[in-house]
Amino acid sequence: MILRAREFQFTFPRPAIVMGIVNVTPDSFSDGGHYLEPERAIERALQLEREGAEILDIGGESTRPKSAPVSLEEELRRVVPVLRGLAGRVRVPISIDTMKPEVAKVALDLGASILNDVGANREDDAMWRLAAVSGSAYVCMHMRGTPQTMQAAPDYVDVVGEVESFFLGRLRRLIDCGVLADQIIIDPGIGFGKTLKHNLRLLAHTNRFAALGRPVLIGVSRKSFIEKLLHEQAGDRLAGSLACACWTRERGAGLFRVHDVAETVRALRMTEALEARRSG
Ligand code: HH2
Repeated sequence: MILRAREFQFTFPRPAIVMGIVNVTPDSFSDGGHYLEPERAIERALQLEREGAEILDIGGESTRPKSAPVSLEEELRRVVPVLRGLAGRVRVPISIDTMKPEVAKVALDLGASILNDVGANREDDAMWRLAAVSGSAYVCMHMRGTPQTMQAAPDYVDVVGEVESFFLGRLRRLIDCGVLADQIIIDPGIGFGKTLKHNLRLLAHTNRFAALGRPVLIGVSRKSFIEKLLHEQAGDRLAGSLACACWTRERGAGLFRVHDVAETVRALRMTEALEARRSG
């Protein structure tokens, strides 16, 4: 299986790819306010690359439950200086975490290679056409509703089946828009319109998503469902995050969006060494 992201290409099976998070926001649930100044965000991105991130994910809008939407102007004001500052300074692909096609377009012009779209449940196809025209990779993430409404009363009859059907439908629509299968990454959207039970079920059935034939991205890093289970505060959720990463790695996930890059890389390499010894 191949993943194409403009001039970058990853061939699977391969060691899991760690995507380092840089939130250029005042209100992200874990690192909000830490990297609002462009210099600090750039330094953070360079540090995550040194720690082993193979993708850097830059975002200018928090999507935590009930977060306030950010205007186009404000989101651009946050991410553009960081994208400019990183251009030519990193060897790894840059991903833009945005729901706005206008932001995605500017980011592509500044060298981004991946569109990380938590709003893939919308009907409008502008974002998909951008992926088609640019040849960028496209992260198709499942969300119920919007960040403002998603945690109101999440309800599914069969959460794994419903997320799987969402991916099948979106894969068809993406291909209809001219996106190649090789450009697509799927992500069950942990915490996006899901209860603790839903999140655990989705993670437990990672193999079902991996069976769809596209790389699976998992974003559990420091999320609140870990606290619900383990009663830890944000920033203290590393052990729970690593357990989820290793367990889902074992069941076919190929990319991990994380805050704690160095620790996650080490935990994944250990998991992969064990997996490799299973058969010889
Ligand atoms: N989670 C968050 C943001 N973007 N993208 C993908 N593909 N998958 C995810 O699970 C995902 C995501 C939320 O986490 P974070 O960026 O740390 O927080 P916030 O939205 O508050 O900025």
